[in-house]
Amino acid sequence: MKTRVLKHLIAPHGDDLKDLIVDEQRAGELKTQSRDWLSWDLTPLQVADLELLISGAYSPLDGFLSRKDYESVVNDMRLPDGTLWPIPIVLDVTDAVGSKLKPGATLSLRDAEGVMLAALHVDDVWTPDRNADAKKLFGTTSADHAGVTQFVNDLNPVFVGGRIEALQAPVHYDFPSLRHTPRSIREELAQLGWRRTVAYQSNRVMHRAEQTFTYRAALEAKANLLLQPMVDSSRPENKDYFTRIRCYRDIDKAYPPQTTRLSLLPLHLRYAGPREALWHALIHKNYGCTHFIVDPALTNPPGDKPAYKESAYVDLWKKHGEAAGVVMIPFEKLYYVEDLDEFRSETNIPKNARVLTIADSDLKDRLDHGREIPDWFTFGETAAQLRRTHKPRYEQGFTVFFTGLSGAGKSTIANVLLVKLLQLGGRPVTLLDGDIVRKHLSSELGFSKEHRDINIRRIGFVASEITKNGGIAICAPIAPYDAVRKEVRRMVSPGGGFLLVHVATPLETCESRDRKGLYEKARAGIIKEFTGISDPYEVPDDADLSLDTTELAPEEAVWEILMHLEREGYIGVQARDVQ
Ligand code: PPS
Repeated sequence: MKTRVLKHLIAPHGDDLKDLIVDEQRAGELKTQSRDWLSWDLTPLQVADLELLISGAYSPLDGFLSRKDYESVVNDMRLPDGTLWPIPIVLDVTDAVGSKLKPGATLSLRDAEGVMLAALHVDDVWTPDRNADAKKLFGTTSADHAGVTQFVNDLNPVFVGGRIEALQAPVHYDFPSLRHTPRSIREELAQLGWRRTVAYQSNRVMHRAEQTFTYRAALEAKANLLLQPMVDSSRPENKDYFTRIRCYRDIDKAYPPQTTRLSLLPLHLRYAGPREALWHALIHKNYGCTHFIVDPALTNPPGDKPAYKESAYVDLWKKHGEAAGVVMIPFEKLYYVEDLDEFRSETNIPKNARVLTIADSDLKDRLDHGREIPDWFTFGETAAQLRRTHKPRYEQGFTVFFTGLSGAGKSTIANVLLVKLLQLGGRPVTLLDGDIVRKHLSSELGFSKEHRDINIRRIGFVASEITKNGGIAICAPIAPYDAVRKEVRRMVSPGGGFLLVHVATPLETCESRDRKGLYEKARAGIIKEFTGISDPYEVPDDADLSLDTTELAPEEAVWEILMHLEREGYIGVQARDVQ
Protein backbone atom coordinates (compact mmCIF):
# COMPACT_ATOMS: atom_id res chain seq x y z
CA MET A 1 0.00 0.00 0.00
CA LYS A 2 2.75 2.39 1.11
CA THR A 3 4.83 1.60 -2.02
CA ARG A 4 1.91 2.45 -4.29
CA VAL A 5 1.36 5.82 -2.63
CA LEU A 6 5.08 6.63 -2.71
CA LYS A 7 5.18 5.90 -6.43
CA HIS A 8 3.41 9.18 -7.07
CA LEU A 9 6.40 11.07 -5.77
CA ILE A 10 9.48 12.06 -7.72
CA ALA A 11 12.05 9.21 -7.58
CA PRO A 12 15.10 9.70 -5.35
CA HIS A 13 18.37 10.56 -7.08
CA GLY A 14 19.71 7.30 -8.51
CA ASP A 15 16.25 5.74 -7.88
CA ASP A 16 17.17 4.14 -4.57
CA LEU A 17 16.72 6.03 -1.30
CA LYS A 18 19.54 4.89 0.97
CA ASP A 19 19.16 4.09 4.63
CA LEU A 20 22.52 3.20 6.14
CA ILE A 21 21.31 2.19 9.62
CA VAL A 22 21.95 -1.51 10.23
CA ASP A 23 19.68 -3.81 12.24
CA GLU A 24 20.21 -4.42 15.94
CA GLN A 25 22.07 -7.69 15.51
CA ARG A 26 24.57 -6.18 13.05
CA ALA A 27 24.95 -3.12 15.28
CA GLY A 28 25.91 -5.43 18.15
CA GLU A 29 28.48 -7.19 15.96
CA LEU A 30 29.99 -3.90 14.82
CA LYS A 31 30.23 -2.63 18.40
CA THR A 32 32.03 -5.78 19.52
CA GLN A 33 34.43 -5.70 16.57
CA SER A 34 35.11 -1.99 16.99
CA ARG A 35 37.36 -2.73 19.98
CA ASP A 36 40.12 -3.56 17.50
CA TRP A 37 39.49 -0.62 15.18
CA LEU A 38 40.94 2.83 15.03
CA SER A 39 38.55 5.63 16.03
CA TRP A 40 37.96 9.02 14.49
CA ASP A 41 36.20 11.89 16.31
CA LEU A 42 34.09 13.59 13.69
CA THR A 43 34.26 17.35 13.06
CA PRO A 44 30.94 19.28 12.96
CA LEU A 45 31.05 19.28 9.14
CA GLN A 46 31.63 15.51 9.09
CA VAL A 47 28.79 14.88 11.57
CA ALA A 48 26.47 16.83 9.25
CA ASP A 49 27.68 14.89 6.20
CA LEU A 50 27.35 11.59 8.02
CA GLU A 51 23.81 12.43 9.12
CA LEU A 52 22.79 13.21 5.53
CA LEU A 53 24.52 10.05 4.25
CA ILE A 54 22.83 7.87 6.84
CA SER A 55 19.34 9.27 6.20
CA GLY A 56 19.57 8.95 2.42
CA ALA A 57 19.61 12.71 1.77
CA TYR A 58 22.87 12.11 -0.14
CA SER A 59 21.45 9.16 -2.14
CA PRO A 60 22.86 7.46 -4.17
CA LEU A 61 25.98 7.72 -1.98
CA ASP A 62 26.38 4.97 0.60
CA GLY A 63 29.59 6.25 2.15
CA PHE A 64 32.42 8.76 1.84
CA LEU A 65 33.77 8.98 -1.72
CA SER A 66 36.60 6.71 -2.75
CA ARG A 67 39.50 8.23 -4.68
CA LYS A 68 38.13 7.30 -8.13
CA ASP A 69 34.67 8.69 -7.24
CA TYR A 70 36.18 11.81 -5.72
CA GLU A 71 38.28 12.59 -8.79
CA SER A 72 35.35 11.97 -11.10
CA VAL A 73 33.14 14.32 -9.03
CA VAL A 74 35.79 17.05 -8.87
CA ASN A 75 36.60 16.83 -12.60
CA ASP A 76 33.20 16.09 -14.18
CA MET A 77 30.57 16.68 -11.46
CA ARG A 78 29.54 13.05 -11.98
CA LEU A 79 30.13 9.71 -10.30
CA PRO A 80 32.05 7.20 -12.48
CA ASP A 81 28.74 5.56 -13.56
CA GLY A 82 27.60 8.91 -15.00
CA THR A 83 25.22 9.91 -12.18
CA LEU A 84 25.22 13.66 -11.58
CA TRP A 85 26.91 14.52 -8.25
CA PRO A 86 28.65 17.92 -8.16
CA ILE A 87 30.15 18.13 -4.64
CA PRO A 88 32.74 15.75 -3.15
CA ILE A 89 31.69 14.21 0.18
CA VAL A 90 34.92 13.22 1.86
CA LEU A 91 36.16 12.13 5.25
CA ASP A 92 39.31 14.11 5.99
CA VAL A 93 41.66 12.87 8.72
CA THR A 94 45.04 13.85 10.14
CA ASP A 95 48.33 12.42 8.82
CA ALA A 96 48.69 10.49 12.08
CA VAL A 97 45.38 8.65 11.61
CA GLY A 98 45.73 8.40 7.81
CA SER A 99 49.14 6.72 8.06
CA LYS A 100 47.65 3.94 10.20
CA LEU A 101 44.78 3.21 7.80
CA LYS A 102 44.96 0.80 4.85
CA PRO A 103 42.27 -0.35 2.40
CA GLY A 104 40.38 -3.20 4.05
CA ALA A 105 40.59 -1.64 7.52
CA THR A 106 37.53 -0.38 9.38
CA LEU A 107 37.38 2.96 11.14
CA SER A 108 34.87 3.68 13.87
CA LEU A 109 33.34 7.14 13.50
CA ARG A 110 32.45 8.85 16.76
CA ASP A 111 30.63 12.03 17.71
CA ALA A 112 32.07 14.72 20.01
CA GLU A 113 31.01 12.74 23.09
CA GLY A 114 32.77 9.60 21.83
CA VAL A 115 29.57 7.74 20.88
CA MET A 116 30.16 5.41 17.93
CA LEU A 117 27.80 6.44 15.14
CA ALA A 118 29.08 4.37 12.25
CA ALA A 119 31.70 2.02 10.86
CA LEU A 120 33.60 3.09 7.75
CA HIS A 121 34.92 0.19 5.67
CA VAL A 122 38.00 1.77 4.16
CA ASP A 123 38.47 1.49 0.37
CA ASP A 124 40.99 4.25 -0.17
CA VAL A 125 43.36 6.49 1.77
CA TRP A 126 45.04 9.30 -0.14
CA THR A 127 46.41 12.82 0.07
CA PRO A 128 44.72 14.99 -2.55
CA ASP A 129 46.18 18.11 -4.12
CA ARG A 130 43.65 20.38 -2.44
CA ASN A 131 44.87 23.54 -4.17
CA ALA A 132 44.45 22.04 -7.63
CA ASP A 133 41.08 20.56 -6.67
CA ALA A 134 39.91 23.87 -5.16
CA LYS A 135 40.58 25.51 -8.53
CA LYS A 136 38.27 22.96 -10.19
CA LEU A 137 35.60 23.15 -7.51
CA PHE A 138 35.52 26.89 -6.88
CA GLY A 139 37.12 28.27 -10.05
CA THR A 140 39.72 30.03 -7.89
CA THR A 141 42.31 29.45 -5.19
CA SER A 142 41.89 32.90 -3.68
CA ALA A 143 42.32 32.96 0.09
CA ASP A 144 39.47 35.52 0.25
CA HIS A 145 36.98 32.86 -0.87
CA ALA A 146 35.37 31.20 2.18
CA GLY A 147 34.80 27.95 0.25
CA VAL A 148 38.46 27.74 -0.74
CA THR A 149 39.72 28.38 2.79
CA GLN A 150 37.29 25.83 4.20
CA PHE A 151 38.45 23.22 1.65
CA VAL A 152 42.17 24.01 1.59
CA ASN A 153 42.88 25.15 5.16
CA ASP A 154 40.16 23.73 7.39
CA LEU A 155 40.04 20.15 6.11
CA ASN A 156 42.60 17.62 7.31
CA PRO A 157 45.20 16.57 4.72
CA VAL A 158 44.32 12.88 4.22
CA PHE A 159 41.04 11.69 2.68
CA VAL A 160 39.49 8.32 3.49
CA GLY A 161 36.82 6.73 1.31
CA GLY A 162 34.56 3.78 1.94
CA ARG A 163 31.14 2.32 2.63
CA ILE A 164 29.26 3.24 5.81
CA GLU A 165 27.34 0.97 8.14
CA ALA A 166 25.57 3.16 10.68
CA LEU A 167 24.57 2.28 14.22
CA GLN A 168 22.60 5.44 14.86
CA ALA A 169 22.02 8.92 13.48
CA PRO A 170 23.63 11.86 15.32
CA VAL A 171 21.49 12.90 18.28
CA HIS A 172 19.97 16.41 18.41
CA TYR A 173 18.32 17.83 21.49
CA ASP A 174 17.36 21.12 19.81
CA PHE A 175 14.08 21.29 17.88
CA PRO A 176 13.64 17.49 17.70
CA SER A 177 10.09 17.86 16.35
CA LEU A 178 11.42 19.75 13.30
CA ARG A 179 13.98 17.14 12.26
CA HIS A 180 13.00 14.56 9.70
CA THR A 181 14.61 12.06 7.37
CA PRO A 182 13.96 12.14 3.62
CA ARG A 183 12.02 8.92 4.09
CA SER A 184 9.67 10.38 6.71
CA ILE A 185 9.15 13.57 4.67
CA ARG A 186 8.41 11.47 1.58
CA GLU A 187 5.88 9.39 3.44
CA GLU A 188 4.20 12.50 4.70
CA LEU A 189 4.15 14.19 1.28
CA ALA A 190 2.67 11.04 -0.20
CA GLN A 191 0.00 10.90 2.45
CA LEU A 192 -0.85 14.58 1.92
CA GLY A 193 -1.08 13.87 -1.81
CA TRP A 194 1.62 16.44 -2.69
CA ARG A 195 3.05 15.37 -6.04
CA ARG A 196 4.71 18.69 -6.74
CA THR A 197 6.68 20.35 -3.98
CA VAL A 198 8.89 23.45 -4.08
CA ALA A 199 11.91 23.39 -1.78
CA TYR A 200 13.11 26.64 -0.21
CA GLN A 201 16.40 26.37 1.63
CA SER A 202 17.74 29.31 3.57
CA ASN A 203 20.14 30.35 6.29
CA ARG A 204 18.47 33.72 6.89
CA VAL A 205 15.37 34.90 8.71
CA MET A 206 12.39 35.14 6.34
CA HIS A 207 10.52 38.41 6.21
CA ARG A 208 7.41 39.33 4.22
CA ALA A 209 9.32 39.71 0.93
CA GLU A 210 10.73 36.17 1.06
CA GLN A 211 7.44 34.74 2.31
CA THR A 212 5.58 36.43 -0.56
CA PHE A 213 8.11 35.20 -3.11
CA THR A 214 7.99 31.59 -1.90
CA TYR A 215 4.18 31.62 -1.73
CA ARG A 216 3.89 32.97 -5.29
CA ALA A 217 6.53 30.54 -6.57
CA ALA A 218 4.61 27.60 -5.14
CA LEU A 219 1.32 28.93 -6.53
CA GLU A 220 2.80 29.37 -9.99
CA ALA A 221 4.33 25.90 -9.95
CA LYS A 222 0.95 24.53 -8.76
CA ALA A 223 2.89 22.99 -5.95
CA ASN A 224 3.19 22.91 -2.18
CA LEU A 225 6.12 24.24 -0.25
CA LEU A 226 8.81 22.61 1.88
CA LEU A 227 10.71 25.19 3.94
CA GLN A 228 14.13 23.88 4.87
CA PRO A 229 16.03 26.32 7.07
CA MET A 230 19.62 25.24 7.56
CA VAL A 231 21.09 24.43 10.95
CA ASP A 232 24.76 24.96 10.22
CA SER A 233 26.18 26.31 13.47
CA SER A 234 29.82 25.97 12.46
CA ARG A 235 30.27 29.62 11.50
CA PRO A 236 29.88 32.59 13.82
CA GLU A 237 27.41 34.30 11.49
CA ASN A 238 25.14 31.26 11.66
CA LYS A 239 25.52 30.76 15.41
CA ASP A 240 22.18 32.15 16.37
CA TYR A 241 20.14 29.64 14.47
CA PHE A 242 17.90 29.16 17.48
CA THR A 243 16.37 32.59 16.87
CA ARG A 244 16.14 31.90 13.16
CA ILE A 245 14.31 28.64 13.66
CA ARG A 246 11.93 30.20 16.20
CA CYS A 247 11.10 32.78 13.51
CA TYR A 248 10.47 30.01 10.99
CA ARG A 249 8.25 28.16 13.43
CA ASP A 250 5.99 31.18 13.44
CA ILE A 251 6.24 32.14 9.77
CA ASP A 252 4.78 28.78 8.93
CA LYS A 253 1.41 30.29 9.89
CA ALA A 254 1.67 33.02 7.24
CA TYR A 255 0.86 30.49 4.49
CA PRO A 256 -2.58 29.02 3.83
CA PRO A 257 -3.18 26.01 6.06
CA GLN A 258 -2.00 22.61 4.81
CA THR A 259 0.18 24.08 2.04
CA THR A 260 3.55 24.33 3.72
CA ARG A 261 5.80 21.98 5.65
CA LEU A 262 8.79 22.93 7.78
CA SER A 263 11.85 20.73 8.28
CA LEU A 264 15.40 21.52 9.39
CA LEU A 265 18.29 20.69 7.10
CA PRO A 266 21.59 19.90 8.87
CA LEU A 267 23.65 20.89 5.83
CA HIS A 268 26.95 22.76 5.87
CA LEU A 269 27.53 25.22 3.05
CA ARG A 270 30.53 24.80 0.73
CA TYR A 271 30.21 28.20 -1.01
CA ALA A 272 30.75 26.48 -4.35
CA GLY A 273 28.23 28.63 -6.28
CA PRO A 274 26.22 27.06 -9.12
CA ARG A 275 27.58 23.56 -8.67
CA GLU A 276 26.56 23.64 -5.04
CA ALA A 277 23.05 24.85 -5.93
CA LEU A 278 22.74 21.91 -8.32
CA TRP A 279 23.85 19.59 -5.50
CA HIS A 280 21.26 21.10 -3.12
CA ALA A 281 18.60 20.36 -5.75
CA LEU A 282 19.55 16.66 -5.69
CA ILE A 283 19.29 16.61 -1.89
CA HIS A 284 15.83 18.20 -2.07
CA LYS A 285 14.82 15.68 -4.70
CA ASN A 286 15.68 12.97 -2.18
CA TYR A 287 13.27 14.67 0.22
CA GLY A 288 10.59 14.37 -2.50
CA CYS A 289 10.75 17.90 -3.97
CA THR A 290 10.20 18.55 -7.68
CA HIS A 291 11.18 22.25 -7.73
CA PHE A 292 13.96 24.18 -6.03
CA ILE A 293 14.24 27.91 -5.41
CA VAL A 294 17.82 28.88 -6.25
CA ASP A 295 19.08 31.92 -4.39
CA PRO A 296 22.66 32.69 -5.51
CA ALA A 297 23.24 34.59 -2.26
CA LEU A 298 23.11 31.29 -0.37
CA THR A 299 25.96 29.56 -2.17
CA ASN A 300 28.14 32.60 -2.87
CA PRO A 301 30.96 33.11 -0.37
CA PRO A 302 30.43 36.08 1.95
CA GLY A 303 31.88 39.27 0.46
CA ASP A 304 30.97 42.56 -1.17
CA LYS A 305 30.99 41.23 -4.73
CA PRO A 306 29.40 37.89 -5.61
CA ALA A 307 31.99 35.37 -6.81
CA TYR A 308 29.34 33.67 -8.99
CA LYS A 309 26.89 35.62 -11.15
CA GLU A 310 23.19 34.76 -11.41
CA SER A 311 23.68 33.86 -15.08
CA ALA A 312 26.21 31.17 -14.11
CA TYR A 313 23.47 29.41 -12.14
CA VAL A 314 21.06 29.52 -15.08
CA ASP A 315 23.77 28.30 -17.48
CA LEU A 316 24.74 25.36 -15.31
CA TRP A 317 21.09 24.40 -14.93
CA LYS A 318 20.63 24.48 -18.70
CA LYS A 319 23.47 21.99 -18.97
CA HIS A 320 22.61 19.65 -16.10
CA GLY A 321 19.02 20.47 -15.10
CA GLU A 322 17.63 17.50 -16.97
CA ALA A 323 20.06 15.11 -15.30
CA ALA A 324 19.15 16.65 -11.96
CA GLY A 325 15.46 16.14 -12.70
CA VAL A 326 14.43 19.13 -10.58
CA VAL A 327 12.95 22.39 -11.89
CA MET A 328 14.93 25.49 -11.01
CA ILE A 329 13.03 28.56 -9.79
CA PRO A 330 15.42 31.55 -9.72
CA PHE A 331 14.96 33.59 -6.55
CA GLU A 332 13.96 37.19 -7.11
CA LYS A 333 14.31 39.97 -4.58
CA LEU A 334 10.94 41.65 -4.00
CA TYR A 335 10.44 45.30 -3.05
CA TYR A 336 7.55 46.78 -1.12
CA VAL A 337 5.64 49.31 -3.25
CA GLU A 338 3.96 51.53 -0.72
CA ASP A 339 1.23 53.01 -2.97
CA LEU A 340 0.10 49.53 -3.99
CA ASP A 341 0.69 47.97 -0.58
CA GLU A 342 2.25 45.09 -2.47
CA PHE A 343 5.58 43.36 -3.09
CA ARG A 344 6.90 43.55 -6.65
CA SER A 345 10.05 42.43 -8.44
CA GLU A 346 12.37 45.18 -9.67
CA THR A 347 11.12 44.98 -13.26
CA ASN A 348 7.48 45.30 -12.16
CA ILE A 349 7.66 48.49 -10.16
CA PRO A 350 5.49 51.30 -11.62
CA LYS A 351 7.33 54.49 -12.55
CA ASN A 352 7.74 57.02 -9.73
CA ALA A 353 6.28 54.61 -7.19
CA ARG A 354 7.58 54.86 -3.63
CA VAL A 355 9.55 51.71 -2.88
CA LEU A 356 10.56 50.66 0.62
CA THR A 357 13.26 48.20 1.66
CA ILE A 358 15.17 47.57 4.84
CA ALA A 359 18.75 46.38 4.42
CA ASP A 360 20.35 44.01 6.96
CA SER A 361 22.45 46.86 8.37
CA ASP A 362 19.33 49.01 8.78
CA LEU A 363 17.47 46.21 10.57
CA LYS A 364 20.42 45.76 12.93
CA ASP A 365 20.46 49.48 13.55
CA ARG A 366 16.74 49.49 14.36
CA LEU A 367 17.19 46.60 16.80
CA ASP A 368 20.30 48.22 18.33
CA HIS A 369 18.41 51.41 19.08
CA GLY A 370 15.03 49.88 19.89
CA ARG A 371 13.43 51.60 16.88
CA GLU A 372 10.29 50.43 15.11
CA ILE A 373 10.35 47.44 12.75
CA PRO A 374 7.50 48.21 10.35
CA ASP A 375 4.69 45.77 9.78
CA TRP A 376 5.06 45.92 5.99
CA PHE A 377 8.59 44.56 6.40
CA THR A 378 8.10 41.59 8.68
CA PHE A 379 5.61 39.67 10.78
CA GLY A 380 4.85 40.72 14.34
CA GLU A 381 6.00 37.34 15.68
CA THR A 382 9.28 37.58 13.74
CA ALA A 383 9.98 41.10 15.01
CA ALA A 384 9.25 39.94 18.57
CA GLN A 385 11.60 36.96 18.23
CA LEU A 386 14.38 39.18 16.87
CA ARG A 387 13.89 41.66 19.70
CA ARG A 388 14.07 38.89 22.28
CA THR A 389 17.56 37.96 21.07
CA HIS A 390 18.88 41.25 19.79
CA LYS A 391 18.34 43.62 22.70
CA PRO A 392 18.66 47.37 22.17
CA ARG A 393 22.13 48.65 22.99
CA TYR A 394 21.08 50.16 26.31
CA GLU A 395 20.33 46.60 27.45
CA GLN A 396 23.37 44.96 25.83
CA GLY A 397 26.66 44.24 27.56
CA PHE A 398 29.87 45.88 26.39
CA THR A 399 33.64 45.84 26.79
CA VAL A 400 35.90 48.84 27.19
CA PHE A 401 39.37 47.67 26.20
CA PHE A 402 42.26 49.97 27.08
CA THR A 403 45.63 49.59 25.40
CA GLY A 404 48.80 51.63 25.93
CA LEU A 405 52.31 51.67 27.32
CA SER A 406 53.17 50.85 30.92
CA GLY A 407 52.57 53.98 32.96
CA ALA A 408 50.29 55.53 30.33
CA GLY A 409 47.46 55.80 32.85
CA LYS A 410 45.31 52.82 31.80
CA SER A 411 44.73 51.51 35.33
CA THR A 412 43.93 54.93 36.77
CA ILE A 413 41.34 55.69 34.07
CA ALA A 414 39.98 52.14 34.25
CA ASN A 415 39.44 52.47 38.00
CA VAL A 416 37.64 55.79 37.67
CA LEU A 417 35.51 54.37 34.84
CA LEU A 418 34.64 51.38 37.04
CA VAL A 419 33.40 53.65 39.80
CA LYS A 420 31.39 55.87 37.45
CA LEU A 421 29.73 52.90 35.77
CA LEU A 422 28.86 51.42 39.16
CA GLN A 423 27.40 54.77 40.15
CA LEU A 424 25.37 54.73 36.93
CA GLY A 425 24.14 51.22 37.80
CA GLY A 426 22.06 48.76 35.80
CA ARG A 427 24.77 46.29 34.80
CA PRO A 428 27.40 44.26 36.66
CA VAL A 429 30.90 45.67 36.02
CA THR A 430 34.15 43.65 36.06
CA LEU A 431 37.61 45.19 35.93
CA LEU A 432 40.26 43.02 34.26
CA ASP A 433 43.32 45.13 34.99
CA GLY A 434 46.72 43.99 33.69
CA ASP A 435 48.04 43.24 37.16
CA ILE A 436 44.89 41.42 38.32
CA VAL A 437 44.89 39.24 35.20
CA ARG A 438 48.57 38.44 35.49
CA LYS A 439 47.96 37.35 39.09
CA HIS A 440 44.77 35.30 38.67
CA LEU A 441 44.58 34.21 35.03
CA SER A 442 48.09 34.33 33.57
CA SER A 443 50.47 33.82 36.47
CA GLU A 444 52.60 31.35 34.52
CA LEU A 445 53.11 33.70 31.55
CA GLY A 446 56.06 35.94 30.75
CA PHE A 447 56.39 38.81 28.27
CA SER A 448 57.40 37.10 25.01
CA LYS A 449 55.11 37.87 22.03
CA GLU A 450 53.64 34.40 22.31
CA HIS A 451 52.86 34.79 26.03
CA ARG A 452 51.49 38.31 25.66
CA ASP A 453 49.15 37.06 22.91
CA ILE A 454 47.94 34.19 25.11
CA ASN A 455 47.36 36.67 27.93
CA ILE A 456 45.28 38.97 25.70
CA ARG A 457 43.27 36.08 24.28
CA ARG A 458 42.38 34.99 27.81
CA ILE A 459 41.27 38.51 28.66
CA GLY A 460 39.27 38.58 25.42
CA PHE A 461 37.58 35.29 26.24
CA VAL A 462 36.51 36.44 29.71
CA ALA A 463 35.39 39.84 28.34
CA SER A 464 33.34 38.17 25.61
CA GLU A 465 31.56 35.96 28.16
CA ILE A 466 30.80 38.96 30.41
CA THR A 467 29.60 41.02 27.44
CA LYS A 468 27.45 38.24 25.99
CA ASN A 469 25.72 37.91 29.35
CA GLY A 470 24.85 41.59 29.56
CA GLY A 471 27.66 42.82 31.82
CA ILE A 472 30.42 45.40 31.41
CA ALA A 473 34.06 44.30 31.14
CA ILE A 474 36.82 46.88 31.56
CA CYS A 475 40.18 45.53 30.39
CA ALA A 476 43.46 47.39 30.89
CA PRO A 477 46.45 45.43 29.61
CA ILE A 478 49.30 46.88 27.52
CA ALA A 479 48.11 44.65 24.61
CA PRO A 480 50.94 45.79 22.32
CA TYR A 481 50.05 43.67 19.26
CA ASP A 482 47.46 44.77 16.72
CA ALA A 483 46.42 41.36 15.39
CA VAL A 484 45.42 39.91 18.75
CA ARG A 485 43.59 43.13 19.72
CA LYS A 486 41.55 42.74 16.53
CA GLU A 487 40.96 39.09 17.42
CA VAL A 488 39.51 40.22 20.76
CA ARG A 489 37.22 42.69 18.98
CA ARG A 490 35.97 39.82 16.80
CA MET A 491 35.43 37.65 19.87
CA VAL A 492 33.48 40.25 21.82
CA SER A 493 31.48 42.08 19.13
CA PRO A 494 28.91 39.39 18.27
CA GLY A 495 27.71 39.46 21.90
CA GLY A 496 27.57 43.23 22.48
CA GLY A 497 29.58 46.44 22.29
CA PHE A 498 33.34 46.77 22.01
CA LEU A 499 35.21 50.01 22.55
CA LEU A 500 38.97 50.17 21.99
CA VAL A 501 40.53 53.04 23.91
CA HIS A 502 44.13 53.87 23.11
CA VAL A 503 45.73 55.55 26.10
CA ALA A 504 48.19 57.39 23.88
CA THR A 505 50.41 59.00 26.49
CA PRO A 506 53.85 59.33 24.81
CA LEU A 507 56.77 57.16 25.90
CA GLU A 508 58.72 60.17 27.25
CA THR A 509 55.87 61.03 29.65
CA CYS A 510 55.44 57.41 30.76
CA GLU A 511 59.20 57.09 31.28
CA SER A 512 59.50 60.37 33.15
CA ARG A 513 56.67 59.27 35.50
CA ASP A 514 58.23 55.82 35.97
CA ARG A 515 55.99 55.11 38.98
CA LYS A 516 57.18 51.51 39.36
CA GLY A 517 60.81 52.17 38.46
CA LEU A 518 60.46 49.69 35.61
CA TYR A 519 61.71 51.99 32.84
CA GLU A 520 64.93 52.57 34.71
CA LYS A 521 65.43 48.83 35.09
CA ALA A 522 64.54 48.31 31.42
CA ARG A 523 67.08 50.94 30.32
CA ALA A 524 69.67 49.24 32.50
CA GLY A 525 68.81 45.94 30.80
CA ILE A 526 67.66 44.39 34.10
CA ILE A 527 64.13 43.86 32.71
CA LYS A 528 64.23 42.38 29.25
CA GLU A 529 61.58 42.73 26.49
CA PHE A 530 60.12 45.88 28.06
CA THR A 531 57.39 47.47 25.94
CA GLY A 532 58.52 50.72 24.34
CA ILE A 533 62.17 50.19 25.30
CA SER A 534 63.23 46.77 24.12
CA ASP A 535 59.91 45.39 22.86
CA PRO A 536 57.47 46.76 20.26
CA TYR A 537 54.17 48.58 20.76
CA GLU A 538 51.96 48.64 17.66
CA VAL A 539 49.84 51.81 17.70
CA PRO A 540 46.21 50.87 16.94
CA ASP A 541 44.70 52.04 13.66
CA ASP A 542 41.20 51.05 14.81
CA ALA A 543 40.93 52.79 18.19
CA ASP A 544 37.44 54.16 18.87
CA LEU A 545 38.97 56.75 21.20
CA SER A 546 42.49 57.99 21.71
CA LEU A 547 43.34 59.74 24.99
CA ASP A 548 46.61 61.36 26.00
CA THR A 549 46.83 61.70 29.78
CA THR A 550 49.55 64.36 29.50
CA GLU A 551 46.74 66.81 28.86
CA LEU A 552 43.75 65.07 30.44
CA ALA A 553 42.87 64.46 34.08
CA PRO A 554 41.46 60.95 34.73
CA GLU A 555 37.91 62.34 35.26
CA GLU A 556 38.11 64.16 31.92
CA ALA A 557 39.28 61.01 30.15
CA VAL A 558 36.45 59.01 31.69
CA TRP A 559 33.93 61.70 30.72
CA GLU A 560 35.01 61.31 27.08
CA ILE A 561 34.51 57.56 27.31
CA LEU A 562 31.07 57.96 28.89
CA MET A 563 30.05 60.47 26.18
CA HIS A 564 31.19 58.02 23.50
CA LEU A 565 29.18 55.20 25.10
CA GLU A 566 26.14 57.48 25.28
CA ARG A 567 26.46 58.52 21.62
CA GLU A 568 26.61 54.84 20.66
CA GLY A 569 23.48 54.17 22.68
CA TYR A 570 24.95 51.88 25.35
CA ILE A 571 24.26 54.16 28.32
CA GLY A 572 22.19 57.22 29.17
CA VAL A 573 24.18 59.61 31.33
CA GLN A 574 22.42 62.20 33.48
CA ALA A 575 24.76 64.71 35.10
CA ARG A 576 23.60 63.62 38.59
CA ASP A 577 24.52 60.00 37.79
CA VAL A 578 28.22 60.75 37.59
CA GLN A 579 28.57 63.63 40.03
S1 PPS B 1 50.66 42.50 28.01
O1 PPS B 1 51.74 42.85 27.08
O2 PPS B 1 49.41 43.15 27.65
O3 PPS B 1 50.51 41.05 28.13
O4 PPS B 1 51.12 43.06 29.42
P1 PPS B 1 50.24 43.20 30.75
O5 PPS B 1 49.56 41.92 31.07
O6 PPS B 1 49.37 44.38 30.65
O7 PPS B 1 51.33 43.43 31.85
C1 PPS B 1 52.00 44.63 31.90
C2 PPS B 1 52.47 44.91 33.33
O8 PPS B 1 53.52 44.03 33.69
C3 PPS B 1 54.65 44.73 34.19
N1 PPS B 1 55.78 44.29 33.36
C4 PPS B 1 56.03 44.55 32.06
N2 PPS B 1 55.39 45.31 31.13
C5 PPS B 1 55.91 45.35 29.88
N3 PPS B 1 56.97 44.67 29.48
C6 PPS B 1 57.66 43.90 30.37
N4 PPS B 1 58.75 43.23 29.98
C7 PPS B 1 57.18 43.82 31.70
N5 PPS B 1 57.59 43.15 32.81
C8 PPS B 1 56.74 43.46 33.80
C9 PPS B 1 54.34 46.18 34.12
O9 PPS B 1 54.16 46.61 35.44
C10 PPS B 1 53.00 46.31 33.39
O10 PPS B 1 52.03 47.01 34.15
P2 PPS B 1 51.44 48.45 33.74
O11 PPS B 1 50.26 48.60 34.63
O12 PPS B 1 51.06 48.42 32.29
O13 PPS B 1 52.54 49.39 34.04
